[in-house]
Amino acid sequence: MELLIGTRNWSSWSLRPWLAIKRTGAPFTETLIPLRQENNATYEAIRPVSRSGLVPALKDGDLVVWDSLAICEYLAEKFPAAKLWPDDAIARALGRSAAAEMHAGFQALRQECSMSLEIPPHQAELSEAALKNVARITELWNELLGRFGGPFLLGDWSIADAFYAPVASRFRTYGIRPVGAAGAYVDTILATPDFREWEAAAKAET
Ligand SMILES: N[C@@H](CCC(=O)N[C@@H](CS)C(=O)NCC(=O)O)C(=O)O
Repeated sequence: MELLIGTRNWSSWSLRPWLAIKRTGAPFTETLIPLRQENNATYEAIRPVSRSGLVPALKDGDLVVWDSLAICEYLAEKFPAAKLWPDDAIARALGRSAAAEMHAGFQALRQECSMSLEIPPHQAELSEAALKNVARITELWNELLGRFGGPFLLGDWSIADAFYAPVASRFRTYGIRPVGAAGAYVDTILATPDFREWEAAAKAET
């Protein structure tokens, strides 16, 4: 398998399936396409692999799967032993709801607090809309952590955590400390060996 990713410092959508594929333990190669190139060069570089013109994309033989959520679901089906989703149908449904809410929403937070691993932590001024996103994410995390007992959203690590890992990173960068168990959850996510490996590779980027 080959995972096409964008600049690690910025590509929150690439980080998510990268975390999932790492959890499978399966061998894969990474191809990095630098984001924010001039003259549409990023789009042109991605298009031969993924017609969407966006990263991430996963090549598995002749198959190309694109979009972070679709890639994670493909990996969950291909590697059932990795338990990227829990066996319990209710936990799985709640995890999928949480991942889908992230995938489709939180526009203000995404716009104002882009994932930028290279920026040192600082206190950011957020709009009312972004603060509303933070409040909703905090509520959701605290609900799931309370229900499943942590340390991850559904108890054990799952795709839901892959979807919120870039949010944890944004919270650290922009000085957002969610109340309750959600605060410790940020630390848990950022301390996982796989996240730290991505972060170290991002730091090494020019
Ligand atoms: N819905 C897509 C969003 C993918 C996306 O927006 N990717 C960004 C990078 S994080 C991209 O490829 N941007 C192209 C560019 O910057 O030219 C997904 O979940 O994979």
